[in-house]
Amino acid sequence: MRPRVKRQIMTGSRFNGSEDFVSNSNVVVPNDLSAFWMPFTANRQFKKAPRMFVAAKDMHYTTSDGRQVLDGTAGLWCVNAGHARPKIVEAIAKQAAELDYAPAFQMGHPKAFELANRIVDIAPKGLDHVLFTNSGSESVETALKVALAYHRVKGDGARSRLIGRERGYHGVNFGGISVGGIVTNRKMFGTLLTGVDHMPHTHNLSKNAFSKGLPEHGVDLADELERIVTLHDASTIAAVIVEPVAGSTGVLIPPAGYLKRLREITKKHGILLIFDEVITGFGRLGTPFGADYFGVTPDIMVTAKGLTNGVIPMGAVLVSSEIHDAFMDGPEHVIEFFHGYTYSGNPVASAAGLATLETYKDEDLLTRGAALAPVWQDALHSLKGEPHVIDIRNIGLVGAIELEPIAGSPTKRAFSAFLKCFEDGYLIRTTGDIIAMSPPLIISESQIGELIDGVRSALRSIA
Ligand code: PXG
Repeated sequence: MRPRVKRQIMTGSRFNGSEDFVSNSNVVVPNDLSAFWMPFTANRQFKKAPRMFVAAKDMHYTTSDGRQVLDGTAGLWCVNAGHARPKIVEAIAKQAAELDYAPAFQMGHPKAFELANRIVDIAPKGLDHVLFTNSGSESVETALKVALAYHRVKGDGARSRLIGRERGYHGVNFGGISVGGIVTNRKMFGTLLTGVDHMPHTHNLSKNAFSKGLPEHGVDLADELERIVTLHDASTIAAVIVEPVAGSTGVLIPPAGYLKRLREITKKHGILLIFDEVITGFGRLGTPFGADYFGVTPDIMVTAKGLTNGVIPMGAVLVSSEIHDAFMDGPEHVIEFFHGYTYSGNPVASAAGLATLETYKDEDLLTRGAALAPVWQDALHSLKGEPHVIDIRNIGLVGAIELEPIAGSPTKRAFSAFLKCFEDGYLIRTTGDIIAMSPPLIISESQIGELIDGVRSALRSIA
């Protein structure tokens, strides 16, 4: 047996003792952190000085040493209704006791159908059918496969190319990293999908720094799609996938008019437009979906995260009737689309999704961000002139603060800000040298002020 590596646990206020599990204010914390290879985490750094949450309620987390941390990121952009909301908690418990699992293939259960209907009710008009998944990454793969198969069932199988965008994030599976545009997420993993091309990203600090809302310059970047179409010919292109607002790579907000132009170009050439709304979905921009914010309806919409408030993993891919109906052909006993997951529409996830959508409705959370956006914008932009700040950008309840990197040590400055904020009781996210924030949509105006002041104080104290 492999000898278990015992981590020297932290002494002092955080953790005490040296057993396998240590207790602090009735909270049990594991002592050996080596087995869990953590995702997208600096594992060695984390395990030397762990940051553990042990509870959460509404806008706050509780750390293992009993501190309250204001959630400036809705977990990872998913806890849109805030933490431990009673309706959701109750629905999950009840569903697990009543019907814990039902086979997803060739069998059904009512709540999956009900949830699909409720999603369609709030979705942009024309997106009338839902495929369920368990994550944003799976939703992306599902969307890309639907797009390819759609052209094929229509007898247009030569349309096999997929077009993404630089600095796009579409999850971590092979399709998603292929159309995605983040070099660190791609370079280790071989040749990826073939037949993929990328549009340029839209981030332009020299022209658009400190934009409030949509940047003014850069609509013409959408015309790069025309260049790509000219290069490959439209008849070889299946779909274009973009995030309405690129979240993971540091909140890159599309220039005014850009998404409308992408829609025009894709439509003109018979190319499907896929919006990856894993972050922009469910109220993040102050509208139910990014498509509503921009007045642009895609052919396929990818969602996850806020669908279940982050509580139970679930994603949903919405498609137009035109796409769905193209598959409903041939003998009726034959499976129409060879794709799906053991947990597609899982009963407990469906119950969580229904309770989440009810909570959004009860509290008007899918549009609350619009009312708060001006307060959020003013608070964020009050950080202009603070140390290291080279850009601030915002849309809905999303904000980013870009910092001047430390020469020779990119990412270090923003990470120091993250650590300092955590120490002071604020949870933010960083990507590169960009601080990104996306609080739960229940945040109060005074909590916005508190969060921004927390960031201000961190910026003033770091090198
Ligand atoms: N598409 C988009 C646009 C996303 O933002 C995914 C797909 C993948 O979802 P899953 O559920 O497979 O992780 C995402 C995920 C961050 C951060 O802090 C962003 C994501 C995940 C974790 C952290 O920027 N986005």
